[in-house]
Amino acid sequence: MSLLINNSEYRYIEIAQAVFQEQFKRDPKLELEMDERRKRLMYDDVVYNISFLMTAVSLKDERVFTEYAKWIYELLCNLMKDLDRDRIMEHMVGHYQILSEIFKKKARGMVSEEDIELSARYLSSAIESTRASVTDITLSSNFSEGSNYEIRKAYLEHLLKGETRKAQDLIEETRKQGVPLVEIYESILARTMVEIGSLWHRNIITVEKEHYATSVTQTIMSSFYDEIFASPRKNKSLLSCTVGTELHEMGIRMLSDIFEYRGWDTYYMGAALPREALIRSIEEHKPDLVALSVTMPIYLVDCREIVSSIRERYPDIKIAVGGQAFDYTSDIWKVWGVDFYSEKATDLVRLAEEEFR
Ligand code: B12
Repeated sequence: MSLLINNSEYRYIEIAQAVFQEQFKRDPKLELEMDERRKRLMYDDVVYNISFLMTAVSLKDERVFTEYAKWIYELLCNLMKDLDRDRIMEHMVGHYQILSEIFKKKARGMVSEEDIELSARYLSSAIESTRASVTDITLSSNFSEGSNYEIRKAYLEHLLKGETRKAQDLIEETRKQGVPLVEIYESILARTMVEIGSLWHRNIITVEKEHYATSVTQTIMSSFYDEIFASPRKNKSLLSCTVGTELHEMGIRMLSDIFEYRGWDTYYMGAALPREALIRSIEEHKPDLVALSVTMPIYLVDCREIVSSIRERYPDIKIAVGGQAFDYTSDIWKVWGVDFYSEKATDLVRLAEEEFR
């Protein structure tokens, strides 16, 4: 695994190095279990873990870190099949303990005393949730639940087999048979992509399959554009993007397409739009609603800051936030003063249409 990290966390590199070395000192078995490649990835993970810890601390939301601890534990179990779940739990618990000790010593002066205390608390909750995860193996996804399962399954199979044409034909045929476009987006394409992510997390498919599935799905979405842009106008506008260096943009693109289809004029700005560029775009387009999307919890802090910048400059513009990152928080959006949050794109359309009736 090689996970991208939040650039802002480079100042914690010294702590990461100390933690990494201390792990090998305290646990001699590690030398035998880790070849050079694994060592490199393990180091990346230490940096990534610190990045998540600091995100949780900055948001003062313990859940961001405990949910992450469960996710990374499962990922490692799937990647290191030669080690059993107990042994990986030992790795992670040892890692969190060492991180807690080193953080207390080295982070003084970098972060406040309150944050050092919070880190210690969150790390000990992560230890508990990792220990509990050893026997919690009910991870099966809900892919087969709900409507359109047969189509979703066939679409997934085409993606996994690299059958681009068949995947496109299947969706085209589904639309011809009268399945509403919004249902195709949310119940077939989006849910299949979530399943693709789960297959990657379980180490069943590679990252290149994930990239391929993304590109096929995006091409299929573009094939609906004639229909999407032909709908009668409502004289309302939406500006949307992802925040931080968040690359996951398909969700917010779906949301923007659904608004466009419902007659809004949309300015979809794609992934990772810098904050100043976003402000300039708002100035230029004067949208009625700005929608910000976050998938990876490490970008929640960027989102919070962007919300307050927009609020400061444009108190009358409505702001919506959403995306999977919020599933791993304790409803953090409630304290950010946003106008809307919803899990699904269609729910935001409904809320916005009520607001701007
Ligand atoms: C495709 C994909 C990628 C693509 C993204 C390409 C692109 N152009 O978007 C690429 C390959 C770049 C990628 C990279 C990474 N990914 Co990725 N990726 C995915 C995957 C498989 C699908 C994402 C997707 O499109 N889903 C479908 C859309 C439609 O769903 P959605 O985003 O949730 O959007 C819906 C709602 O949330 C809502 N919504 C979204 N935004 C908003 C905004 C508002 C205002 C509202 C109201 C609603 C709303 O509306 C949408 C429609 O209902 C997910 C799996 C998953 N669970 O989704 C993993 C996943 C998100 N990735 C993951 C990871 C770890 C990574 C990488 C770190 C490593 C990797 N796998 O390569 C990097 C990080 C990149 C970065 N810095 O951002 C993890 C994240 C885990 C976590 N919680 O931290 C996931 C969950 C996989 C997993 N199961 O572990 N990824």
